[in-house]
Amino acid sequence: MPENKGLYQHFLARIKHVGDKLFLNAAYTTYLYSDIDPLCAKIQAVMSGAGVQKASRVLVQVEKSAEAVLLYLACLRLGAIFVPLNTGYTQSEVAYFFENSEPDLCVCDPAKKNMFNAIADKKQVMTLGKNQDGDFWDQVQSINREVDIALISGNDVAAILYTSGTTGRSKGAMLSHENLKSNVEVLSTLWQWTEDDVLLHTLPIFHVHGLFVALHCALWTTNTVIFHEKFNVKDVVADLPRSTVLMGVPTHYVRLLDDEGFTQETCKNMRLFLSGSAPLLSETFKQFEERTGHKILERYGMTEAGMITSNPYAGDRVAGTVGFPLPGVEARLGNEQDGKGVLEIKGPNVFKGYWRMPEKTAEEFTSDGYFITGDISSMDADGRISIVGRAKDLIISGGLNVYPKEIESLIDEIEGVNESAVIGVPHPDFGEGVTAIIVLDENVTLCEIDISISLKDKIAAFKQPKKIFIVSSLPRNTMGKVQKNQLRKQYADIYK
Ligand code: MLC
Ligand code: AMP
Repeated sequence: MPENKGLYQHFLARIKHVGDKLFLNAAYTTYLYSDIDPLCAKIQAVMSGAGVQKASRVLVQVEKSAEAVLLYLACLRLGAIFVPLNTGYTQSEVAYFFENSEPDLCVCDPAKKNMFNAIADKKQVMTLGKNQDGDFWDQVQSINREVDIALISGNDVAAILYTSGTTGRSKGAMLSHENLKSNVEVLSTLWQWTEDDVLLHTLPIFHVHGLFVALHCALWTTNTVIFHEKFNVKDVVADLPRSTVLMGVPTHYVRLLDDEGFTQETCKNMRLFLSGSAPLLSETFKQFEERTGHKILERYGMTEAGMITSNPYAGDRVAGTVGFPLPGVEARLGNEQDGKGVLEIKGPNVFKGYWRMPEKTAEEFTSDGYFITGDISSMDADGRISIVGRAKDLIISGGLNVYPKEIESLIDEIEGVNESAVIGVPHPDFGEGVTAIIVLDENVTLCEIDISISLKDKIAAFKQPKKIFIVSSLPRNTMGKVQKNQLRKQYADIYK
């Protein structure tokens, strides 16, 4: 019998000795480590009954809940491919993900049942609410059948996470069980997790950061997780004194610093604050240290590769840098000029390619097999990396990626719009604010609100431009290309 290399099997081997230790402490319920396998076996049985098999896709758009975590673990147990979606995605966005991933089962929030029924065959749609409700959970509670853990190889795909591209539609990054396992194995050691750690979890669970980095580290080291529905400053301040680790995006740290109740005393039990998904300003790093005595540990990653680099746990955590490549990850600068180049990486964490898009996959790799991250970086003599720019036209707002091309295409489709440029400019809360600069056709009198209304049903709210400007022309270079750098300079102060 071949060895089971599934991530679930690895977790199981590590958690079985902790028995009744508290795993998830969530708003509506708690689960013990000993609850995980019996419950996942039931969830697996419900999914099997609904026609899900190994390698089937399970498309999930649910509010954050402990049961959603168990659903994810049950997919790993079954060998089904978990496809989580941002809860903010609109019907037209979800319809694309449905068509592209061809799931055997969709699990959605009860409030979105009609929307999913309009997209999928009703038989394929089940609901899971955040308060142990929905027909999916009803079935889990009533079923008395359990199913064996599927035999999985390290190369099998565990999850598909959609990531937009600078051109075209979103691409599904396929992450294998081995990709995920290699990352958590390294991170739990590097960040010195111990069984006594308590993770305060406030991130969404449809992205690498909240789903893989945070939850996997906790499961790997059998930690208790205080599980918040979302990031809310007051709730975080209330629960920090009984936590030891917090992972956040820079916006979370900016918001904590804005709260007078957030003090050194609040952090007395804390061992580690981690930041990533967007650049942490040196100013935030310094203010945080002054207020709490803690140096935030910044790391860098992306959907296609999980975590890639990290500042050291014991050594110097340097503001404005993302540290060193993780053990096992090779990193180099491509097309280096003046000490800067696009970071290219190779390692067991790098994904298996984009779902059913072999050409797009090939475009993102060098001929010798390095993945081209699109992040312009510099590397000092010791190998410490700083992200200094982006070769890709991307905006990161509050840790969420927004691809200007997608928004520009939708704006350009609006009757009366001649052309548009969408840019990110400094925003005190979100890091970058999505901003649209629009040129109308002659003699057209659309206003900013008309544009916002047209976009409302087409894209998630976090992608909506926070400000819209109607202008008579866009700056272009001699080749006719829109000069976004010039626009970014011109609009640099609009959110200050
Ligand atoms: C919410 N809104 C945003 C936004 N989040 N707008 C811009 N950017 C964002 N990130 C909008 C909503 O649509 C809404 O608009 C209004 O702000 C208030 O919504 P909210 O739900 O109350 O927002 P809030 O809870 O305050 O959320 C903000 C946030 C959240 C920063 C806490 O976005 C968040 O938790 N972000 C983390 C994202 C994350 O996990 N990224 C990891 C990606 S993985 P309106 O118009 O309706 O009022 C990755 C790899 C790696 O990148 O390296 O980790
Ligand atoms: P995503 O595709 O959502 O996973 O976003 C990945 C992108 O987020 C990376 O390519 C970087 O551009 C950015 N990113 C993640 N972590 C950091 C960081 N610590 N500093 C700067 N950018 C980051």
